[in-house]
Amino acid sequence: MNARYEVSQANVEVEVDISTTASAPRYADCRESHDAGVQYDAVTIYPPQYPNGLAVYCHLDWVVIQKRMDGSVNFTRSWAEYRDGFGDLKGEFWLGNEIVRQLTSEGTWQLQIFVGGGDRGSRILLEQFQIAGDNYTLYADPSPQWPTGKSMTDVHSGQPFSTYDRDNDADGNANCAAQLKGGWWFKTCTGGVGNVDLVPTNLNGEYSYPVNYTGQDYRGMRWAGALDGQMSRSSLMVRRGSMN
Ligand SMILES: [Ca+2]
Repeated sequence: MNARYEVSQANVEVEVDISTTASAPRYADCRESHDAGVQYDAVTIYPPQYPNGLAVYCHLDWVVIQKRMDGSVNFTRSWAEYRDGFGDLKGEFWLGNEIVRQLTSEGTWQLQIFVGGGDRGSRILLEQFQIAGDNYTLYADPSPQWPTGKSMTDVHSGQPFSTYDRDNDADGNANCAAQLKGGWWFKTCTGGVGNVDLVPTNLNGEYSYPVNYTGQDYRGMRWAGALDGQMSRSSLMVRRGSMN
């Protein structure tokens, strides 16, 4: 009698789970989940390109495509890993170049970048953001609302993505991703001595690698011109829309 009772209890639990799942909301994007009260969480969204759902992390109404905060995930990865994504959506991760290409293939998108270290931080907004083509070329324009340095526009807009095993950078004599670590839209591998504005931006560089601008050793998380100290946090986020 006891065993039969437990089975019927289990059945009741299963039925409850099914009804809960059936009534779960389907969000098209992070804007819809945010409108429903989700602020910072992993969410399954259903954009037109992913009718079976896409697991993302929503920061308010933004889809986070890169996050670093504690060095727990290795960002020195292959082309295939950057293409498909890696890491932990609730921790550090790269969402995946192919996903971002698919998402930004329709409509107009903004890119928000946060970079920080210690108690300092900067936010940058870029308009007309898109990843396009087989080499995941970055396109972005500066925003009139939130001023940006030249890091992501003059230096990187129009650049294809590079990893240590696929050199698409503009330096014919060096492999910037192999030299600087991480995967990024590298153009050049080196900057001018003592000029932080010319240090190659690379938010996927080696975590906690010591700052050494004078020696032209640019491994590590770098943001050209924005922060001259050690960087320990970054995130890249996208959403549909434009302020222009
Ligand atoms: Ca090269």
